[in-house]
Amino acid sequence: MSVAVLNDIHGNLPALEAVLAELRADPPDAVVVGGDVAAGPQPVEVLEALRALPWPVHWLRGNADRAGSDEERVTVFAPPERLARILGGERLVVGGHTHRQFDLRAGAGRFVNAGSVGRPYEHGPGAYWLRLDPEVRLMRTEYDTAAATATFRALGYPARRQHAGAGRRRRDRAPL
Ligand SMILES: [Mn+2]
Repeated sequence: MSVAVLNDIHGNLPALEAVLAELRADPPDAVVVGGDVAAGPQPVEVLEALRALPWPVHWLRGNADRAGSDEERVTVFAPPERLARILGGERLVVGGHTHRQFDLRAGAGRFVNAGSVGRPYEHGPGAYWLRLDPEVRLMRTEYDTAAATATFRALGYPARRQHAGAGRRRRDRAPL
């Protein structure tokens, strides 16, 4: 069983297309779309691309898919006892939301964040996602982020709001 986890696409079609090209070359059995799909410059195109996928797609709703946020925030600074509570005895939990890829362990449990396909807060450009094969593989797919930013500007989308994996640095905040 191979599962691709695509989180926080944020309407970034070029980033999504780059990841889908990788998936077509090495098809998964299923795709999990972990929320925050459309809030960004190309929401309709991103939704159409995901709905056309030939693999089973499992959808989760993210905080940006509705007004307000009631999501628990888990960062690399989460203390082990809090992580253990979140894991609730599960061996592996895959998260998203913070737009940062990471891999944390708490006892026998493990919490990995798939990162963000379309709006990563990472040091390097690209689309961040993960595969479960069933081993966890943290993935980064490079694409032409300058061309993507030009596309978003042409669409009238404020470039400041769309990072296109352009290496925006943002320190994780302490857990709330
Ligand atoms: Mn998001």
